[in-house]
Amino acid sequence: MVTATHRESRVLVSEAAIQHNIQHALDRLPAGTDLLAVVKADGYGHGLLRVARIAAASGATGFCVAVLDEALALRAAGFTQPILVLGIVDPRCAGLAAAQNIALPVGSLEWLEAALPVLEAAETAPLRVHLAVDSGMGRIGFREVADLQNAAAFGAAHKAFDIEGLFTHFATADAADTTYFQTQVARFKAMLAALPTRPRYVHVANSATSLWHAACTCNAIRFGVAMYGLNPSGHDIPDVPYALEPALSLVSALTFVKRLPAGEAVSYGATYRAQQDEWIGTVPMGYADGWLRRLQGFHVLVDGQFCEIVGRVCMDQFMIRLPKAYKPGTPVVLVGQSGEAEITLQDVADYSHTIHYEIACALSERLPRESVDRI
Ligand code: PMH
Repeated sequence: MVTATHRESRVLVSEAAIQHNIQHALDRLPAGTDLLAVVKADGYGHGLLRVARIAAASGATGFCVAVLDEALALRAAGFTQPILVLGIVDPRCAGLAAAQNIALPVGSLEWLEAALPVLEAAETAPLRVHLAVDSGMGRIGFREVADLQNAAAFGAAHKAFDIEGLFTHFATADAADTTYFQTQVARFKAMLAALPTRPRYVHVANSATSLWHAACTCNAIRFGVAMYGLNPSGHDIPDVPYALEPALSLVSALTFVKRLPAGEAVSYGATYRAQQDEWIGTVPMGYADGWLRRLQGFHVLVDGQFCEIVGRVCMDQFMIRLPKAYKPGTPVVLVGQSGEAEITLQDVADYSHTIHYEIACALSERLPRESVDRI
């Protein structure tokens, strides 16, 4: 998709906010614990390379991504820190990963067996491998001790592999009820104890775990959503050990303003009709930018005032009801502050019946990302 720089709609990223969130997370970690910045999905919509740079400058010692291509993009940009891919990669790509010093997760002996000839043919340095334990997330990883032990033995027996990590992922670290979390912890501990040697990296913590289960940091945390200043639990656990500073704002500007006579309709389906003569402004952002169609009826900020989104959100534009005539070019805040008023990603998510992660990741490549306070 083409990034539209000749349009006012933009994602603004506060580098200082990301730095603040990382600094506070680091302050709570025991010395020697690594903070791996989770920068997958274009840095949760904030920009992969931008966030990686800020994170590294703020004390992150490595990165986690979802797919091999994101890791390759980091390497191509010159990042030399450890990188772990979190999702299973085709074993045919093992040589490529090893050549670029990218660590991959492994959840089965079969994967190691399939990757072995690829690595031997590639003649690279050993592939760094993190054994994934499925302690209850039900997504990827070893569920049985014997399977984990067999894979670990296979990995240790072949020079093509460097088993440098063991990890798991929690399904409910962001929930007030910790019962299931504790079940997962117990299962992971049993798996760790079954290994003959403890790998260099043992990691279980996402943001929620780092915030509310600090005892479970092992020796690295995978710090994602809280780095971007968002509470992983949404509303469920409002108490956080340090103030999370949201890094993202979403801004635009009116492109068109008109007086709409009472009874006239707005947008597809003519679902909205002016109750009286109204000032209607057009905002150049739509569902192709990730501003969801179901945000009809929600609001944005103009001049510190909440303005309702009227009529259906189109692919590239939507309309709002203005309290008075504003000129084209007037700033519009979709996420962030305007005067005393604020709209958060959480507000957008609540209205859309989803989570802030999804709203942030949905912001499309068409929106330019800009830093507001480069560190
Ligand atoms: N580790 C793994 C394996 C993950 O999948 C994620 C996030 C993180 C760490 C970071 O989590 P945080 O952002 O809550 O800190 N993964 C996802 C996901 O798959 N869907 O939403 C978040």
